[in-house]
Amino acid sequence: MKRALLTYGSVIQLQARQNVIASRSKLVVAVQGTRKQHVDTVGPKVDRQKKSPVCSYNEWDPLDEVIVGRPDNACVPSLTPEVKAISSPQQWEFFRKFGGQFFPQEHLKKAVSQIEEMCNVLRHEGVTVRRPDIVDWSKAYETPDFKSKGMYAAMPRDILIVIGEEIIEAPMAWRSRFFEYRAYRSLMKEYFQAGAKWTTAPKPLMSDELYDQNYPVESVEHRYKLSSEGRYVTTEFEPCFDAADFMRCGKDIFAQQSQVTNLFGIEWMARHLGPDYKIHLLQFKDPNAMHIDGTFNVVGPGLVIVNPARPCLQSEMFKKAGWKLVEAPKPMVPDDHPLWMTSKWLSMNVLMLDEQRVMVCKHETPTIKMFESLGIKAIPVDIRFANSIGGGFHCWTTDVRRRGVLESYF
Ligand code: DAV
Repeated sequence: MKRALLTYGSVIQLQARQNVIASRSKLVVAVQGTRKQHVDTVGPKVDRQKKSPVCSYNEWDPLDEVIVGRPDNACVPSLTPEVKAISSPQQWEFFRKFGGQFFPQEHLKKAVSQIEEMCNVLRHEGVTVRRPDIVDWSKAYETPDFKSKGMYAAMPRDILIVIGEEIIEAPMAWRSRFFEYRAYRSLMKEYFQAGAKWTTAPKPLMSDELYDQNYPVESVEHRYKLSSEGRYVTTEFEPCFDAADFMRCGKDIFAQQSQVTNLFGIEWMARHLGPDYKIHLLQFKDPNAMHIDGTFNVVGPGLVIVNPARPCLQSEMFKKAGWKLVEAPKPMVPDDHPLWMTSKWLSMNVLMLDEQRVMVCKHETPTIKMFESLGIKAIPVDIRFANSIGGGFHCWTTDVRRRGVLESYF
């Protein structure tokens, strides 16, 4: 893997290859030794002429279908190096005490009912809502390289990304999330059988080599310094990424290296997507970088909500392109509200239903006002208890189908 390919602000784009096989081409298989024959399918019968049920190119085209995560059976991850790297030392006591157990039950119950309500609002707005399977995340598992328990299927954004008619399962970087894909397999099979392209990125070993065991986590200043040098807890041992470190804007996709996404993983994505897409590598001043959607949230063509506490080091290139960068207002979450794996900046982690409608936290009045000043109607919903386990509206969802086509906005 050549690091030189990936410099900040650089575009990763591949040359067209001649041997790319069109996704809808017929399969050629050898039959009875010498004879070659065209067959329409080798698996379940699929009507390849039908429109794929999976299709989305950006974060704001009119939303038709969405997967909403489940808080059910969510478990607290153990305090491993990768968990330490995104949390503050004050939070470690919680992980030490509850690691491997369910999140506090009363809290989860409230999260379940808030997410049910969010689903109802989405349906009311005309969106089809799909849910992952219910899984017991407290089951222990062991691979040849490590032992762990699971975490949850609450944040589909972290694991699934739709690019065009393809849905990609991210490899993930946390051991507690290794088997998270299992909750989505019923949906994936259904989408595939209805014509979607379905890909699983290479599964990492997640052996000790993937994690810098000595990653300094105590001092925030030290983390700032390391992240500015491109050093995170995940090493370049093998590709890893969470899907939420990518932000889709048609032919341009913005990505950040983070505590869960390494350059090897971004390179995999760039090479996988091929010459139709450009991946722009962005860098932010953020000591706990994990998922780009609480830092740099593109909410329309040329319109980005940016986090004033995590400046983008490449913001000039957006200004030059005529994009509008709007600073997110200060979040309103009270200090005593638990946020176990995230920051208050979930306030800007919104979901666009189309260019004119945004799902936003009911209590975030300054954020609602900001959207209204941009001519965007706020659909206020309260998921504060659901926020506690690590995500806002964007994290809690993966848009499966939006009505739009592949365009260039940058
Ligand atoms: O604080 O940036 C981002 C979303 C985490 N899944 C933050 C939260």
